[in-house]
Amino acid sequence: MIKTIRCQISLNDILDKALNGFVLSREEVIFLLKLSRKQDLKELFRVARLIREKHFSNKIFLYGFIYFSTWCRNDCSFCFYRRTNSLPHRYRKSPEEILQAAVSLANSGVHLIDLTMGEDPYFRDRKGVAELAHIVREVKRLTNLHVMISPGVASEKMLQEVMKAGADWYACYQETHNRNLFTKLRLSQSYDLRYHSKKTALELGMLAEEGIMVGVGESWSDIATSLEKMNMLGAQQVRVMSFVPQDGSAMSEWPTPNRQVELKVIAILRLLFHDRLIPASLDVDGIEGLQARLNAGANVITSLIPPYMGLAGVAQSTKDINQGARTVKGILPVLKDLDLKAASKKEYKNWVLNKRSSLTIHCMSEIGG
Ligand code: SAM
Ligand code: MD0
Ligand code: SF4
Repeated sequence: MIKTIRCQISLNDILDKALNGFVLSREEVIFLLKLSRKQDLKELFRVARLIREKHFSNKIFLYGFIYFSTWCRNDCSFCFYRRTNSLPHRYRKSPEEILQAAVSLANSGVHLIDLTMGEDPYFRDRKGVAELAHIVREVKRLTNLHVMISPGVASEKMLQEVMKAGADWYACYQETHNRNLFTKLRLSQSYDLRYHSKKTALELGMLAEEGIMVGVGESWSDIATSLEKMNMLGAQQVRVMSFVPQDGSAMSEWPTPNRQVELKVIAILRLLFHDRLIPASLDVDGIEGLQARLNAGANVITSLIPPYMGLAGVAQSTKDINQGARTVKGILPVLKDLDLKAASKKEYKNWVLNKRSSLTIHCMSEIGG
């Protein structure tokens, strides 16, 4: 009689494999996603932190966030700023206001300025793109920091212009890599256009950030697919955010998910992508949510916003902003409690330069070969 030996997946084996740099199978990723026992989660997060420590020591990067235009031509079903919502305060900050916010963030000690907008038509024509490039150039000149732009889907021309002006990063989150679900979330938008704009940015020599949302109707298998697609894309920063229901949006009655899923995905991202940047966003649960996200293996704190400048968050449009908790000063005690430290400007600069130069070498060898 032939005995079939069913290979039991064990948590310890998977964690050992990840720690030693082996690629995890889809089955193993789904096994990790389904974990729910307290002891198992503790072990998953411990290993994620070990891997983070191996690559980043106890240093954390800090990103300042400037949502400079809340106007948007799109109607994403999950978003507060969707075109058809009459509730948000719509603003478009002037270049002077943006520079003032950037300088204030720089003085507070952030490592990067993330310039984010709704898909505001004003910044999408030739004149608008030139203005955006001017803003990027001035932010760089005045702060001497790295710049990320998050303008939604970007044309090659826009990417070229902002890169020429000095932008290092392009962020654009697919939210899901299930095309069916994508069409329910990002109504009337092209999955391919969104995905390809990240590829274009990488081909041009920019760094890219990819991301997903959880709690929007995805399955474990969808999340596993997203992780595979992130790997294929080769983005240098990868994120997950829990869905936060928004008044006036199509998904206002949806529940917000238990944060365990987001934390598991952060840890699995770390297991799969040892040396990539993984955000702990203050835009989901504010300062109270920071410790758990860092404990799950994140190494960048994002969505630091200067108070009293009339600047909004995205998933949490006002939470903790004017209380000053989404600031470097606000997060330092959390870092201290966890034996973590803000990285120096030089450490972040070196990381970016290193990644960008390997990108250039990679592009050149592709052109050559
Ligand atoms: N408008 C641009 C775009 O959509 O790419 C730039 C803004 S983008 C950085 C806003 C991101 O915040 C979305 O891609 C999504 O991942 C996240 N987000 C927006 N609304 C959210 C919500 N209700 N809950 C959780 N995350 C949300
Ligand atoms: C954040 N609110 O980091 C910001 C935003 C855009 N690049 C980032 C979603 O959470
Ligand atoms: Fe607009 Fe971005 Fe909100 Fe979608 S997620 S409605 S593109 S601001």
